[in-house]
Amino acid sequence: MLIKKPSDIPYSEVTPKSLYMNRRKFLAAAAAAGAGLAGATFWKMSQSSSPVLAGTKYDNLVKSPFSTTEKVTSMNDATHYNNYYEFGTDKSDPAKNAQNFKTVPWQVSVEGEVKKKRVFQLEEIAKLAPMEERIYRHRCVEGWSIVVPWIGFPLSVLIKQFELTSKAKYVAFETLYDPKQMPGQRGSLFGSGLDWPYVEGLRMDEAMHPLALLCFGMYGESLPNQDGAPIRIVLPWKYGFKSIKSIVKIKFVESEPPTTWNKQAPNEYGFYSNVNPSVDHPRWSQATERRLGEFFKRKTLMFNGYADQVASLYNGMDLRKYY
Ligand SMILES: Nc1nc2c(c(=O)[nH]1)N[C@H]1C(S)=C(S)[C@@H](COP(=O)(O)O)O[C@H]1N2
Ligand SMILES: [Mo]
Repeated sequence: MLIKKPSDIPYSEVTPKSLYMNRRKFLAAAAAAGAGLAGATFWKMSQSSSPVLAGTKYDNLVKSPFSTTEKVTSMNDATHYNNYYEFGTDKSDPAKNAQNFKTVPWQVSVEGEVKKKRVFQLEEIAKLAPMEERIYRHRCVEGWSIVVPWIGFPLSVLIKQFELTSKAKYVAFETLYDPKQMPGQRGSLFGSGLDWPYVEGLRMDEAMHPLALLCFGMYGESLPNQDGAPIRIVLPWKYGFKSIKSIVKIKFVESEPPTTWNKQAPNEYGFYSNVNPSVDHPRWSQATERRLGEFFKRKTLMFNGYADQVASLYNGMDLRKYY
């Protein structure tokens, strides 16, 4: 069985202490973003460029007020040290083994507690709203972190397209299952022991939160294969494994859906997986993190520094129990 463990990271520099958006600024930005996106439908598409092959450049990106002003991690560090177990368990495996992964054409099926179930071409989804650049902190449960300029628009934009039934309380996501292309999904030598396909989920209010990003690119380009091309989500207040890559299915469901790491090790990984420096992983502390490219470890912040924005989602919940 595969067991995650914290890893040490090469480092070279120190960046100044970060600035964080205050609550009032956040609320103003959320209102502005909502107003700007009203009226987007599948039939009235925006002119934003659609994602195709890895490396395709985006222009006219909308700058997001949700971006951190912290120093951005170098693209090389962020894209050559990460997890994508479908392509191997070593942090350098995804960049090597995902190179020939085929992401065109790509379909996403929308199912479950929704009036009109449908399969969408990726391009239809990508045109729902103007592409924004969002610079987010991103922290892996193993203790390393990065700052990434992602490209996408709120996940809520997509969800609002659907007429959901009253039973739609959670949304479940699924990654492609294709052992021919994804060596990590083969039971053999490459196998990681994970149950495939990779699955994740969110409570509906989490999925609708303005910070939850439906992501098509990073660093001004469409997503590199190792980062989840051609479509993934990014949830900056949660540990990295919630940000599921290469999504082919979105299903609205009534009860909490199974999630890959919770199935693998339920005592170590819960459904919520919010970044929380005061709740240790059973096998290591979560109090500090190593930012790729930095020398000193830094303190991990509650909800990864997004507490002002997201803490209210969890009011009244015991975060030790709902880890
Ligand atoms: N399908 C899939 N999604 C995944 C993973 C994976 O193995 N498979 N790994 C997760 C983990 S543990 C992390 S930390 C991030 C790392 O990649 P990123 O830097 O591109 O977000 O992807 C997440 N999404
Ligand atoms: Mo991770």
